[in-house]
Amino acid sequence: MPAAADARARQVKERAHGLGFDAIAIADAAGPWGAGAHLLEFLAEGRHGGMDWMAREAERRAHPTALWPEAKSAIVCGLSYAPAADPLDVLARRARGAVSLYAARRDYHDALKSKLKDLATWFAAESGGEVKVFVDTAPLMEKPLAARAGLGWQGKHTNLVSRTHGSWLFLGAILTDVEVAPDAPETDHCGQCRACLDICPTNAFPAPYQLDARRCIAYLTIEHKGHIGEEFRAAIGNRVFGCDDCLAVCPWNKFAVASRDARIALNEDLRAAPLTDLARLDDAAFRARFAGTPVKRTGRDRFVRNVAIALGNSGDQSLAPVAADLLADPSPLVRAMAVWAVRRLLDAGVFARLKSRWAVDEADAAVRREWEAAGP
Ligand code: B12
Repeated sequence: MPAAADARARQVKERAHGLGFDAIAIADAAGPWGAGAHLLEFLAEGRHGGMDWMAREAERRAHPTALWPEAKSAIVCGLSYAPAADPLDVLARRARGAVSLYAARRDYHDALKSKLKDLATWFAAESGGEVKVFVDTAPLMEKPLAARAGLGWQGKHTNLVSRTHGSWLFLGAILTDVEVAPDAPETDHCGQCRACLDICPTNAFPAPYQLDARRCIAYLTIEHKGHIGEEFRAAIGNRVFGCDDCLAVCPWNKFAVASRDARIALNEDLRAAPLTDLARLDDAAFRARFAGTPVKRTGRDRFVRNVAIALGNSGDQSLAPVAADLLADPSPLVRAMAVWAVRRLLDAGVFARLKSRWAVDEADAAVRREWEAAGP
């Protein structure tokens, strides 16, 4: 490796730490890897569910050089979002909607991207090379790239695990056409542990190191646009946006400390708001509440669909009127889950009265099926 590439690696790491990144490492972006073939297997099995964009861009996604043929090195950075308390405590507060840790804060893309842009601008000026910045949304496989850089390894839950930051790193990358001395990839330290596989409420791991997104609560509550299958509803509990279970039980988290970047500080109000408040959000109130956070991604209807499921799982009869109000919701997605929720919360007699009032006028076939399936 030329001395200039070594010097660049040293300098870019110093600069990245100065900018407040919690982790940084360099990968060779051009060499062959197995991740692309695994992506194709994942897609061939249909494990991406309704995330059609993954299949549409499969070829470009399969390798960094398919996205940018000139790419030589990847500068991969991480920001920690390690929680101060047990992130699973929120699951016991069943009258509240649990928003997953990554989302109960200002959108990490903004903070990560602005730091990466600073780093990339500096690097381009220093090296005279071209740079491209990526956080999450581009067709670049960030986890295998981070693993190749040695930031950590892909754990059995498929996310990157770091010896110093556990499972709590947000990832971003800069590709460059300049050679930067790569770090050695990290080896797998999962050992015999299967905590992440065993805790998954919906059995979303067909095998260690593989995820079937169609069963993952993060996919179901965030990406899935339609009705949520009956088999998953009870398991969703009070999770209204994303899921942290597989990450939260990772033993490597004990070393993790949250980033000092105030822009991504956890917002407790977003993390576990009362279901009664969340169920009453109309479109404008939803947008106002979740502006600038990842939660806005679902839009109001999908989010309140999830809230209706959480109401049904609350075990709290006093919430039945809140669920019953959603029977008149303009969105069939919400009405369908409201039927399921009231059936779970009310005894058969009261449910039958609600059904006779609402089911007859129901125009949507899927909602009518929910009424039928819920009983007399
Ligand atoms: C699509 C996506 C999702 C999907 C699918 C997740 C998945 N595991 O693929 C859904 C919506 C479910 C999701 C959920 C979450 N996500 Co997400 N997601 C992505 C995204 C955009 C692409 C991931 C991807 O390429 N998947 C395709 C599969 C094939 O890739 P892979 O998981 O790396 O698969 C590897 C292995 O599992 C194995 N493999 C996979 N399938 C198969 C099949 C066979 C047969 C074999 C042999 C091997 C094999 O080989 C692959 C290559 O090494 C990335 C951002 C990015 N651009 O990379 C963020 C990203 C992975 N997500 C992230 C986060 C934080 C989450 C959540 C924690 C959010 C939450 N709290 O709800 C959950 C975690 C769920 C989980 N256990 O994965 C972070 C992860 C950070 C980290 N430390 O790893 C990323 C990197 C975003 C970021 N920039 O920080 N996500």
